Amino acid sequence: MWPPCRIRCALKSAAASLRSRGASASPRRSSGNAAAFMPEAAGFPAGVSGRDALRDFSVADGDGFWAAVARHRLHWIRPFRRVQDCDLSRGRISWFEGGELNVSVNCLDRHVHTCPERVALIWERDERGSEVRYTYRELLEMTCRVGNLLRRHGVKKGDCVTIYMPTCPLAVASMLACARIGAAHNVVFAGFSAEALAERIRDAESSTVITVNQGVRAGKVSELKRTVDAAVQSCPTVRQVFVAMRTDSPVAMTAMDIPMDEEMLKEDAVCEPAAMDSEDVLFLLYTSGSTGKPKGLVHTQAGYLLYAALTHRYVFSYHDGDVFGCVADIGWITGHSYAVYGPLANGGTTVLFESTPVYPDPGRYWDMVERLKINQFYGAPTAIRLLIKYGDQWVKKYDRSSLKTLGSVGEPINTEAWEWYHRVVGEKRCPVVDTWWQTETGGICIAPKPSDPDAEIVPGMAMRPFFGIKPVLMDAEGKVLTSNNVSGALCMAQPWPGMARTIHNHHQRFIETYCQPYPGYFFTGDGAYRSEEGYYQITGRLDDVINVSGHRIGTAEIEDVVNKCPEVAESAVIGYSHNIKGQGVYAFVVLKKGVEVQEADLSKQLSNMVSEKIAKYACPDFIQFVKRLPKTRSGKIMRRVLRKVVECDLDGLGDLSTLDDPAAVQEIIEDHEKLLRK
Ligand code: 6R9
Repeated sequence: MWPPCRIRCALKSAAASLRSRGASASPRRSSGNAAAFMPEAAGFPAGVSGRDALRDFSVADGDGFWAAVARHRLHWIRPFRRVQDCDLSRGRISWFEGGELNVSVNCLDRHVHTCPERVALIWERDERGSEVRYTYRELLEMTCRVGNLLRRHGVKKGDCVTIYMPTCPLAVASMLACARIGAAHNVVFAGFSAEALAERIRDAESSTVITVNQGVRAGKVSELKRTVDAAVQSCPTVRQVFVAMRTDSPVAMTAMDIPMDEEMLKEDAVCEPAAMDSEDVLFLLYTSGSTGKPKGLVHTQAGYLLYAALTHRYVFSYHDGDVFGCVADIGWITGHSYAVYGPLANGGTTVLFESTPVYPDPGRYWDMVERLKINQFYGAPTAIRLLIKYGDQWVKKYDRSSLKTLGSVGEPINTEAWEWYHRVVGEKRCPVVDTWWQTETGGICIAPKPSDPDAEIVPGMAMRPFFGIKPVLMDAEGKVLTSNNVSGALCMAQPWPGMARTIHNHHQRFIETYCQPYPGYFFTGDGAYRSEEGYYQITGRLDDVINVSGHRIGTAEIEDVVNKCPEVAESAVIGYSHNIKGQGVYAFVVLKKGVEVQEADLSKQLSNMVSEKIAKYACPDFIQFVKRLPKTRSGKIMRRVLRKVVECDLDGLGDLSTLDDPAAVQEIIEDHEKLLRK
């Protein structure tokens, strides 16, 4: 893995390409203690003091707020002319028009300029105790070499490079190298199968793929290069595959393959950054929706980076010199925004975690916290729930006095997990921030912080909207619920810079999914409750997306795979409550007439199919073979009924008057009980 040996060449003047800042901030006006908390608030009107006043101002005068923050936080090659030009009802979202910048310069060069030897990345490799540190100077150099390599191999501004790699510094350098030369990246989680990878490469129309020979996770080797070989068979657009070495095992190379580590050595360590428009594409990231086809959400340059940086700074109270430990994989949005872009834009030190919470033992996270002196730890409820089962001794064994803030993301955090995180991990010293957001939102939208130091934090609640975020709840008729102590569909009433701009090649789907359900608002797909005090609590998805260990998967995606099995007539997949994973996958399967099979064998076969075509995490936990599915007279599967059966809530089956054949439900209930007894 790069660099094979540390090349300590003096950095040429990449940093010198830094030009003066964009437009200057408006004249200083008094703003009480707000400016001490947030330097850009110095330009806000008098009276905007304290977090609540700042939040109110950021919503009331969004343009004034974001203009000041954008000028202060980002390095512009050319200042923007207009803060925003958005029309949510038409799905038009545009921020900082006329501005030009380079994201990699913002994440690297400007810090190399001021503190070249500061550690940018700490790579917590799968092998415990073998962490590797990269300074800003080293990361810039690595990025420049990859940038030059990609350029020499014909990657141009506007191209999209697919990155299929484990969480490692070269993956980060590859993302930043794309940003440097103006290409978009499409990181695909390395747990996805060849077919899922191929679908994403094809949809993104990538001609270049970057991968490693093998991945290593929890001591197990995965053949990532072989998966790429299989994927590119069905990707006519792919011209070249860069292969870096994560392990020492050589892999068979094809005519398309380029040995990455070797070729990088030949490249110059300085790479001219491209001047990008604010609204040029920075990356695509695929996520599941209610249909079988994953959506390639598009994020652009300035707005995304600004939002990732600002939320990282203020939700976690990140200060210069802190070590930020986000344990998410770079294949998900959390890895993008809080392992890479947010911390690097802020000149922070960020941990890249390659392993799992229980490898080699359940003390892994806390051992890492002690060894790396992590100040902010950001993880998922599913891991917390898993660790609770192993007992407090695994936590207490290690010194966690460096910790200042604990974060949670990906799914609702149950009170038990929240309390344990707060009491055992954080010794009641550290605020726990339950952060609600999505691939679509780019960064955290609702979280207990920032808030005044003595403001309350309610367990298991995301609570407060971030600066510039205006959540609303909608009732079933599409009317805004104005009172408190209500539940409804969570929408955003105003655009914000971090939001996704479109779905790659499917703007119409973007509009239909997010903008049309509640015209004039951005619909998140989640339901939420607003408490008497006005705090938000997320109740879960309102669509057919389930959340397995914090990873989204559409029930339709799994059904599509199951239905491909020649023995299967039809299927219905639902999520059910699972005590570790949050939600588990339950599949009801109807076989074709006359098919004679051993159910256990077919179950295994179906699980293998899901694993091969999507990923292991999407495999059904239960498969129940049924004679027929409960349907309405118009032929729609009544998933609501199936959900109740699986939850054993037979009193809650609800209105069955539209059911075509009530006997179908009775059979399913009986078979479900048998399955549970097995
Ligand atoms: C960041 C991320 C988004 C979906 C989202 C919601 C669920 C995320 C949550 C949460 C309750 C939280 N979700 N954070 N639910 N409380 N703090 O996870 O992005 O993979 O796109 O998933 O995850 O349902 O809509 P993504």
